[in-house]
Amino acid sequence: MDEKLLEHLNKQINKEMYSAYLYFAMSNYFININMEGFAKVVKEQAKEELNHARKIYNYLVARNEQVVLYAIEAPDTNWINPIDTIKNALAHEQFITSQFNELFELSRNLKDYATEVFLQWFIKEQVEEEDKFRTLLEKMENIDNCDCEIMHIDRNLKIDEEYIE
Ligand code: OFO
Repeated sequence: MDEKLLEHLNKQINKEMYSAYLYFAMSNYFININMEGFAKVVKEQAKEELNHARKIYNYLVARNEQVVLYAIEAPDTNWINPIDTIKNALAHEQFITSQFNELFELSRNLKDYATEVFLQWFIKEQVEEEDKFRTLLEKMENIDNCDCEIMHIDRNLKIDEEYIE
């Protein structure tokens, strides 16, 4: 594999691990303000991020390439309210989408077709992840940050079986 592409894929493992850290931190934020529904959603997201890191790791091993594990940065946790937190989640996913798009373009330019096909899963996944946080954010913004309504959304998320503990 091309060295630059390998380096970027290794860095993407780190970004997925950072994403898991970010969502665990968000889960902890929501637990601390007694919003267990939101906490469950972002904790489930953290689990997905660990799986994304694992997928890239497995791919590099299958290609007989060297995995490099970089240090994971601590997330900035100064969220001011639930809306701010979910906005941050959406912005983060938009950033991750841009990273996968760059990786895809690089593998295409390098004619690394196996990596191009491998990355298609992530590109589709990012559409779902952005949609999940955008939909949640729109629901929250529609009620104008009223605490009681946000609590209502939280209760619904808590019983939503889509998100498993
Ligand atoms: Fe959020 O999808 Fe991985 O990073």
